[in-house]
Amino acid sequence: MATRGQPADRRLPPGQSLTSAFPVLSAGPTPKVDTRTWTFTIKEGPRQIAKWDWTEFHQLPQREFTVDIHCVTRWSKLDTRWRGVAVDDLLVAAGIDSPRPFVLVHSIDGYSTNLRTADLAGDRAMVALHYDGQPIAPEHGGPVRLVVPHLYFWKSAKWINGLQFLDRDEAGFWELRGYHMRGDPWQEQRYTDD
Ligand SMILES: Nc1nc2c(c(=O)[nH]1)N[C@H]1C(S)=C(S)[C@@H](COP(=O)(O)O)O[C@H]1N2
Ligand SMILES: [Mo]
Repeated sequence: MATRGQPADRRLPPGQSLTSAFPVLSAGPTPKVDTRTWTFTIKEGPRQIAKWDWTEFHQLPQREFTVDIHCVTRWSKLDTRWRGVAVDDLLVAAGIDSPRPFVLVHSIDGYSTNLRTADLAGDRAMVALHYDGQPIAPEHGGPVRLVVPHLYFWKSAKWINGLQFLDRDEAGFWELRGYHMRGDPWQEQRYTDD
């Protein structure tokens, strides 16, 4: 596992190149998100377990992490700084102590992506509100996006409004279109059969 302080080339997964820019990759236009009506919902299957509005969501504990991100289009960016609510803390707040093993993340633009619950645990994923000390820019998923830095960046859904915990792994937007169900950049899990 690559960490901060290591030489940049050792932090670069196979087939990736470094960028200092922050490219925008969206399947469609940037949606307008109104924080006055925004809510964030946690479901187990079809059942709603918890729901927060914008004010309530900001009362949850926040953490910060500085992480490397890797896009399947072959760019990587080192030391990106995010602040938000760790998925671990969301589960505690929702009173879920043994979550179902898979998650489908839902976004306001209709995008979705699937993850293993284990990939969101252990302080490795957050529902981010800030990037580099500022509210996240709309094109980068503001006001609220998922950040799961150890998987390809398509798993870091922008404009999210809910997590749905499931018993089975259900493909999301890109996973239905030929991308890998897990997407580990260190194993080059780009396409379905990688
Ligand atoms: N809701 C939503 N989230 C999304 C996308 C999208 O189209 N819609 N694109 C994904 C892809 S393919 C990538 S690489 C990253 C890009 O994030 P960025 O635009 O902040 O670089 O967002 C991911 N999250
Ligand atoms: Mo991507």
